[in-house]
Amino acid sequence: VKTFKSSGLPAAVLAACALAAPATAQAAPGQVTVRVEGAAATLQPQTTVTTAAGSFTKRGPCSATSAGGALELATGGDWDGSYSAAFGQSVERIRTENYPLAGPEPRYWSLWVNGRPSELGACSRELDPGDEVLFFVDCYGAGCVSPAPLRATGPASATVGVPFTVRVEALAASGAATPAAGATVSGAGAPAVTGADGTATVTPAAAGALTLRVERPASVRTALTVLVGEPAARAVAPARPAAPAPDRSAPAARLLGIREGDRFSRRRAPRVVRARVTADPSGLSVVKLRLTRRTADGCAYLSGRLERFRRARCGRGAYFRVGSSTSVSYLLPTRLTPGRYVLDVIAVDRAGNRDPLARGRNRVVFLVR
Ligand code: B12
Repeated sequence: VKTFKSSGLPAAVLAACALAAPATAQAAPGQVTVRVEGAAATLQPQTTVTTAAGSFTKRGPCSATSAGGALELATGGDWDGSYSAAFGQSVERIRTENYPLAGPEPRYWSLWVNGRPSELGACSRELDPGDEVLFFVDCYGAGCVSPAPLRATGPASATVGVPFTVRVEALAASGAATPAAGATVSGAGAPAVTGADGTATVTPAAAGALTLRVERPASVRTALTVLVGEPAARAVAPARPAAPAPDRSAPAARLLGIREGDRFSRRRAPRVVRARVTADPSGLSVVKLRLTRRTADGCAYLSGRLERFRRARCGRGAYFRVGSSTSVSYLLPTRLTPGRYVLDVIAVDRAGNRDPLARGRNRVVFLVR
């Protein structure tokens, strides 16, 4: 109970009464926060505003760098109050809640700055950058039990599924903060209730800005925002290894044992086709062979499926698979009869790159007489 026993005045006012109303110099403009807790709901969640130098007129002049100036910015001017020559501008209405100082209801907008009651009216209480302004509904007169503003602290950031501690304190007009037991912390799953030490454990279920509501009977509610991130495994997914540069080079096959322009007797004609293929980063898919023969009678090509030469129009011929390793050895199914032969070996890698024909390397022309 913060009422003054003989007069029924709140301690805030008594504390303020101890001092004469000083004429204060204007503070430096800067960022301050404003929060307005109404009788049943938060009328202005904590809002950061940047004050500017100068003054404006409400019912009377109000310093723009004062608590009244910050309230003006935070609410977009949605407040009002009477003006007295003695004490200046009062705050009687904020948004939808109106508590005239002259009554009849024994309630008023109490003004606290940085966890302490202001000893000056809103438009006289100059702010420094970083100051925290709180307006809440207080009472006066017989039977008034002033609510204690709650202060909640916790980590700036947390992780989904990882419990963290919220510490709740009750603030006194003297500035003293004591652990607030029995305060409900809600917003993340089932509400948690603070123990005797004023702490509660909260486990965030989802990533994002988590705003926790903190309330307790006969206390001024507050809120706490914690930035919740995904668990490390998901949030900081191991940087995927940079995709390797796409493979655009083909493997190269080289025929061995038979050289371009070779002439063989029938007896010495090749029986085996051998080739070596360069290793390929994508891996070899297939090594194919094509052997065509031209004679005075016409043309033919070696059919891999039939394992014999098949007549065909000159210039025609089909490849057939002879392996997929870097070392190829293919036993010709028949002895080579006289003619002019064109032997092609090509390799294709798994990226689809196909070895181009190069005379003397993977294409040789030879004669069998
Ligand atoms: C009683 C009182 C209150 C009561 C008034 C309601 C009631 N029906 O009793 C309540 C508890 C509501 C109150 C609140 C505040 N008060 Co007062 N209050 C007084 C006190 C002790 C007596 C006023 C009085 O009854 N005078 C006799 C009657 C017949 O004259 P009146 O002109 O009609 O009185 C009215 C005004 O004083 C007005 N009033 C009361 N306080 C304030 C404060 C400001 C800034 C303004 C503009 C008007 C105002 O309410 C009275 C009733 O309608 C004076 C101290 C004093 N010696 O004057 C401090 C006093 C006026 N209050 C003061 C303060 C700081 C406040 C608060 C800002 C405290 C706070 N931190 O929240 C709040 C006002 C917030 C707001 N919403 O604007 C200071 C003002 C200092 C200044 N120069 O700016 C004073 C001078 C105390 C002091 N010496 O520090 N107060």
